[in-house]
Amino acid sequence: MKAPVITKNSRIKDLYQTPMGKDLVHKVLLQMNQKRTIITNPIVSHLKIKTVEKLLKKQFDPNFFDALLTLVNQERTLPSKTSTIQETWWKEAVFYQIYPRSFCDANQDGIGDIQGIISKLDYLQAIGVNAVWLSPIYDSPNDDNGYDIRDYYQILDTFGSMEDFELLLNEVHQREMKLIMDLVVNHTSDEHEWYKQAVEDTQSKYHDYYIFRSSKEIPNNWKSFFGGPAWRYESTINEWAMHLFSTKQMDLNWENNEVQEDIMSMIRWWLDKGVDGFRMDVINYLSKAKGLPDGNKTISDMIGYTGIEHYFYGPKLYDYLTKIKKQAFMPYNAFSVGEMPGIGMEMGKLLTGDDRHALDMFFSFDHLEAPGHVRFDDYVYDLNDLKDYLIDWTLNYGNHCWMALFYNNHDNPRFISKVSKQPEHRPYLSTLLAVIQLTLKGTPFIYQGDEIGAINQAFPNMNELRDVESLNMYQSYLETSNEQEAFNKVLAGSRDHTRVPMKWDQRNVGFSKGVSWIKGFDDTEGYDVESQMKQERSIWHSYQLLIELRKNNRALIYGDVVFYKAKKKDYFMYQRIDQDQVFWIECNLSSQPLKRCLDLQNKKLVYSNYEQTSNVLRPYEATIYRLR
Ligand code: ISL
Ligand code: CA
Repeated sequence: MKAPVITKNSRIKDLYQTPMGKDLVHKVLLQMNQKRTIITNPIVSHLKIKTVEKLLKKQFDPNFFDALLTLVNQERTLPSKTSTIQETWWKEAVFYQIYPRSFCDANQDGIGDIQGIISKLDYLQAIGVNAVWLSPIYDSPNDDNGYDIRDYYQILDTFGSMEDFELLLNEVHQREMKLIMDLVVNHTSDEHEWYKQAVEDTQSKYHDYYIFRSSKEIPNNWKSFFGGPAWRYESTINEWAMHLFSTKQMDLNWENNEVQEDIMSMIRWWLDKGVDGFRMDVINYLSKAKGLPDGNKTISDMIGYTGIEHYFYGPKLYDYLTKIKKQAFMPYNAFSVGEMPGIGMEMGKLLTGDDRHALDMFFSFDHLEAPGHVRFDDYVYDLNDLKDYLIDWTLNYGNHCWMALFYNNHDNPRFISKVSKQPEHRPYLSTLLAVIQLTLKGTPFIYQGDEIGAINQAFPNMNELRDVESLNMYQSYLETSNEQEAFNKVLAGSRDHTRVPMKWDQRNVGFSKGVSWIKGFDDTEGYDVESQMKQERSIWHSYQLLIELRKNNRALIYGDVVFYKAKKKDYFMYQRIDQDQVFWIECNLSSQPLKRCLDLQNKKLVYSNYEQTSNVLRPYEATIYRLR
């Protein structure tokens, strides 16, 4: 089924019926912190696009609506409606993301490594996770901590050798766990052999592996995510080269068949080794619009990134993804989860639906910030926004798609720190989030440190930060603010909060006895693995128990989800139900006591994050009851 072509004579409601239109409208409303009803009310939804264009002439860039229509009409396929859930291992798995630099350092040089990871596999097994995602461990000059790959076929020497990796994979499989690698193929390092040849000789076939332009002026107004323009000038050949990320992360030209072939063989090479799948870095950015047109000013003001409409869902993206799936993943039955910033639910259905043969799952990020906020804002996150997001996705994503459930990764500050910085809330908040993550429908991705309630770090100054994004942001904030203000701004959103060493013990020697490459600044007693494993009702033990519960009860994986009293503020209650089992999850999303609505009669308490049960829900209380 296809949606009709949208023209300026179409009405807002027609636009809203297309997958891209709906996602974009939702995105903009989210950004503006507006309710969806302002668009679905009959008056607005009947307006013709050209009328809206006239009304907004003053505020909007003249080409805004043309840009919008191009984007919307590019994908008119309508997502299929719900079917039955196809059961498979990755829907049942509990993933754990490892940031190798900061997980465990076996040779004591201050940097985490593969032997370190191997030494912690029993630990992972003890929590109960059964799939591991490794952030990049390939050879890299580490401008962006491994997301700038120099050689796809080598292991970074600081992390170990290929033998170490093979041992790791073997040890993972011995424990009946799965291992997925990070696949970074939107760009390579500028130190990759391909890029070196590309700038050395413009006649070389590798020149066309990247996106070069030989104009006098900068080719377009696109911005890099890490600050400055998305182009760097190569003076030896008088050409511009595109980089959407750092100046050392050069975008590959996916239009070139040989690039595709080379990447495909690389993927197969890793699958031949036995890896179980991939987390695909910014995989929705692969296809760039023909002619690389300038980014629209209004979109740039709204979204914050200039040019993004020309590559976040490029014209060939779906082709590339299905090709990778067919030629590389399918023969190995490999699993894929795409990281796709900017992709909303409807487009997500088109990219991950069972019937679409592109990706298995994807990471959506809309729940990580409250409506109206961006990562670098310092604000308090209201968990009612998380609840709204989860309800919306759970009810509307469909059985042919499957959600990834996560709060943290290596690209964001710690989620619980956004909600409350009060020390007394920490254990309850952590376990409340764990309950939600492990009892809703979707695959949980735990990020290292979640299981001990890790929080943001009190970095004292810029010298302690390492991330290229933080360092660049600091420089650009300095243009308009003083040092303290710039530092505070960086600190609110810095990715380094989640990149500090894993806190294995109170004395911080469990990660490394050497000087660690980045220092952690949270020494609150009791928030390390050693103490929590000893302590009976710790966050760690809650994770363990909840994972076990999920594993042993199919209703918590494949069962239906029924929400109750969804409109009741601060209150989150739902049922997981199948033919055999019924679970009730009842939570308080606030720091104030709240009345219970669940009738506890005939129900057996399975889990509570408070010691004694009570008739009121205490701050951030989360309980699971079972009927039958
Ligand atoms: O941090 C961001 C920029 O503001 C995010 O948009 C992030 O860069 C984006 O989610 C893409 O992330 C992935 O690709 C990047 C890498 O730096 C991140 O670590 C990775 O997860 C480039 O490879
Ligand atoms: Ca090391």
